[in-house]
Amino acid sequence: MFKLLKTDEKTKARRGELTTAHGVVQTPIFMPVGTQGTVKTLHPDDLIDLGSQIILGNTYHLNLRPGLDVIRAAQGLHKFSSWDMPILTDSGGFQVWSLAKLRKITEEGVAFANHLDGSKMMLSPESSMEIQATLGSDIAMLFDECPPYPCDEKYAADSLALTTRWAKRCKEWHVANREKIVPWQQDNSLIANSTAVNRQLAFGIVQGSIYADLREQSAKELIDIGFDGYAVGGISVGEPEHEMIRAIDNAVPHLPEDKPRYAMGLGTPPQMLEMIARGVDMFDCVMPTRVARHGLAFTFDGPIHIKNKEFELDQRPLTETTHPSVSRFSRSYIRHLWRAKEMLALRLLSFHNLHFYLQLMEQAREAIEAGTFTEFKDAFIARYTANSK
Ligand code: PRF
Repeated sequence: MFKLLKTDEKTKARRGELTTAHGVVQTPIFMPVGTQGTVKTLHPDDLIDLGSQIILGNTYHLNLRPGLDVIRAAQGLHKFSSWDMPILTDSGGFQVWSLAKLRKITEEGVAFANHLDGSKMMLSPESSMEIQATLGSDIAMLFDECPPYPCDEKYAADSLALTTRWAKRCKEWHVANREKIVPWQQDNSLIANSTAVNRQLAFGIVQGSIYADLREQSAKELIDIGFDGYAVGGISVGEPEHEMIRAIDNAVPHLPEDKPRYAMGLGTPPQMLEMIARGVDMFDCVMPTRVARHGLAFTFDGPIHIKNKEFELDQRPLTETTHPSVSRFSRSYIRHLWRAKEMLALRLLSFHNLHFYLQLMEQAREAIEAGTFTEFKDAFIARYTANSK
């Protein structure tokens, strides 16, 4: 299911291959976020054009709207959204914390008022896994509690104990149901590829806030339960960057070498390279598409605001190596589209930013293969941060 192709000699960076029911994913990888079953502003053909190998979907949002009856009628999220490559679904745990109101957490799960119409709902380890199975994602995440930052050690320890108990329930539900609940995966002709995995994979999520001993305990408890891959959660929730990196350092060394590792919900290009150097294989983040909709474009010299006057007459493309669909337009033209509030501006910036992120991962993979990852990382970060204050 996960094949380690090469490990870097100077860092812990890894080059790997993750096989899912809808195809193989080359790692390290960035996963564009399609919360509502669409990566905002982009057509699925755009995503393929960009080289996206796997995208994210969301249990919390898709369960609320359109709801499982609609997904069932379409025989799963792949067919519903016309995306026949891998999909990872987040469990809803994090979104309940960030979006829902009037949350009440019990042993059973989380009761909340949803953010759309305020009606009362419940998510539990079992219901989250059932929703993810109905969506038919290739990778399901366990249902966790993501503690806030800052958070005292007692809260973090109690929260972690609950996440571990929930992890056991997620695994039990998954093992009991994974072969029977997604019939459209089992007889899917896409699985004709003999190397494909004929079931949904399930990933654990290491929690434990900023506490090293809790991160270690969490990793060990999840490994005892046994998952197909392991994520680090509870980071990029408002803590300073050094705490985020430390959380990775406190978790990753306790995770098995032969399973994929996923840092959830981050980050900037330099942060992702630092985490690859620490042995992380997978990333997702709304940042490239969200900041695009605020006029920001990633460049090798750091992000730029396309609305700025300095780009008024700038005939250069956003970057030297952006995708041909974007490089045919000048910064001057995209600035004009932005100021005129034209939709093409949002589309071009989203397309460009995802290209930047996916290209960064491709370059990281090539550098790991060539044995030059440290040089690549240091040169990228030096140029990217040279102009920052
Ligand atoms: N848990 C889950 N999803 C997440 C997170 C988490 O801790 C984060 C935190 N960065 C992002 N997405 N289930």
